[in-house]
Amino acid sequence: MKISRKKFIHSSLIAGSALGLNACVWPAKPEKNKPSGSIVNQPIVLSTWRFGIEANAEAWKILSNGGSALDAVEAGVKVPEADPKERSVGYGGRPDREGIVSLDACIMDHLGNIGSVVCLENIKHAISVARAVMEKTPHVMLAGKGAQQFALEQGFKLENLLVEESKKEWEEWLKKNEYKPIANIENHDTIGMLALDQFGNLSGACTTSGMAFKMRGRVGDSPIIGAGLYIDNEVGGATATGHGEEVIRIAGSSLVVELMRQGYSPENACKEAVSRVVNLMNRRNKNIKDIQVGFIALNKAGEYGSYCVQNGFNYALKTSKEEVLIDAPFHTKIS
Ligand code: SD4
Repeated sequence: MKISRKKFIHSSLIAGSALGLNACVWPAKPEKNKPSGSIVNQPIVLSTWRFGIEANAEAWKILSNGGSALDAVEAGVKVPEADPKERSVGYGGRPDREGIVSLDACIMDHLGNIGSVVCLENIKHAISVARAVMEKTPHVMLAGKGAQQFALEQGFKLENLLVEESKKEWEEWLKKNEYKPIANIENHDTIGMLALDQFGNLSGACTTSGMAFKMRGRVGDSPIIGAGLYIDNEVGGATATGHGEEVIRIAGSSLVVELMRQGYSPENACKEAVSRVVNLMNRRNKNIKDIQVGFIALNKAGEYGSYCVQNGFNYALKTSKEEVLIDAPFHTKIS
């Protein structure tokens, strides 16, 4: 049986991940003018962190039934949004320093349609509100009270998003009142999801409650098109997780897509974006040990990759053959 290069690479990556190796082994040097590869009529979905496994499974129900990448990413990220045990997305998310859960989300489709909400309160499915902004308004971003008012007009229901556990953590945090985000999954992990459907179309979604105990009104990268998420259907898509301030500083996801346009493999594009994060940290005399930023990327040919600042970030991948969690390669090992 003839195995296509792409299938071979994917199988190797997955085998590598099963062996505990960093899964992505794209060439170290950027491949400028690399052929874009064949359009694979095989759906694929990838998303950030461990909870991406369940989210991908939901997205897969749509992708495997011939549905669109847009429907898939929305349905997928709604899974952690609805789960009170996931403490950094949607219902159950950790609050800001005033004790209020506020959500950021955005969505982008293959035509360049975009929608986003920032500082949305008391509405669980921020991603669906972002999609409604995209489809039902002349705008691309709604914030705070206006976003909530729009959501209510669209039939979304007000809910208390602060679960008892998050409330207790916040009360504990208030005792010291010290703002120090922890680098990996302890107090923030956004879900960013990228999907390619059977029509060869890409879409992405990104949703979060942001940094735990953030200042009221703080907005991270996740709802900002070009920072937390970017899709160009001619090239590929990228999404980010981690310290939003650092992702915004380099217009991260847009940068990853532009690098792929220049011929970088998905992993090398993520790697270059990470090195820009690190460079800017160095220039400002900041310690990269204090931050985490991770990117995942998917190109039009169905090739994927990831890179992060420090060890600890992983992402979930689902295809017709595989369902795996992959450790992202990293810039610096921090124990
Ligand atoms: C933010 N990027 O609000 C989000 C948080 C996150 O892993 O992704 N944490 O800055």
